[in-house]
Amino acid sequence: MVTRIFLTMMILFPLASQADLVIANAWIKNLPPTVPVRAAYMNMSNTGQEAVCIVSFSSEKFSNIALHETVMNDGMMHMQQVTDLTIAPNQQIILEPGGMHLMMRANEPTRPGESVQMTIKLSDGSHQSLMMTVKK
Ligand SMILES: [Cu+2]
Repeated sequence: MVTRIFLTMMILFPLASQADLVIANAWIKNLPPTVPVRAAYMNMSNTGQEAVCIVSFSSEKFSNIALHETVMNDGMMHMQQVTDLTIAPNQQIILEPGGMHLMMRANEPTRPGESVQMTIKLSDGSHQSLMMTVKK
């Protein structure tokens, strides 16, 4: 009986595709409660043999989560949304201050030291959960 339940779980929640996307060093830059948005940074690696495509990011604490890149236009820094988030096999994408980042609307204030859960939805229908630390 236990074996049957386990096998059913394996079919409903395939593990292979989730393991291919490895997230490290995920953190959120804290800002005062008066600021409505936060930026999040992390390293995303595809350790698998096939491309991984991220469909969306979600979190109870944040809404309107979008991936932004920072570009220079006529000597001015601009942010623009990245809509295609496909990570090739063996490719690493680094989100860091001054570069790519997640832009998120804060549903409630953040505080340094706090851990926030985020869910990543992939194009194969699987979900991956990660924890982000709020830093000063
Ligand atoms: Cu931004």
